[in-house]
Amino acid sequence: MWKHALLGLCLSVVITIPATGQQISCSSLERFGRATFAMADRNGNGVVDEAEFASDVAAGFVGLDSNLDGWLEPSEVTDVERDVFVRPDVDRDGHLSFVEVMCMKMAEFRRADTNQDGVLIVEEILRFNAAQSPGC
Ligand SMILES: [Ca+2]
Ligand SMILES: [Ca+2]
Ligand SMILES: [Ca+2]
Repeated sequence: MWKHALLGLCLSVVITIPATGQQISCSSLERFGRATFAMADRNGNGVVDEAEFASDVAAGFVGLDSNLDGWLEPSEVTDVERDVFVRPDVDRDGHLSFVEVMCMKMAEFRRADTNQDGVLIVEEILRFNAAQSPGC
């Protein structure tokens, strides 16, 4: 669970589309956002900077890459809907490389950083996650 949760902060789309295909509730989404934020904030200073975010993405990637070949295949992310999986697959080869995931997640970091101060506070994460999840 927490392997996926780690990537949850980064792969925010993952947490809105769990295995059941049902959207999780808004309150669960918020709890999840706070929990993943706390884990990503390694030095506990109340903000997640780019380095902390990148290491969270890297940890999440490694957690999902079960054969440790540096690529994510559909079989390794079974609880992710196909369209979610395809989205960051920029070269459409059906596999996600570490670079593809990292590029996408750093782009999300910048989108989530609404005040553009280079760090994310929990409210920015919650707002970003809610924006990905219709109805929240
Ligand atoms: Ca921090
Ligand atoms: Ca792999
Ligand atoms: Ca910010």
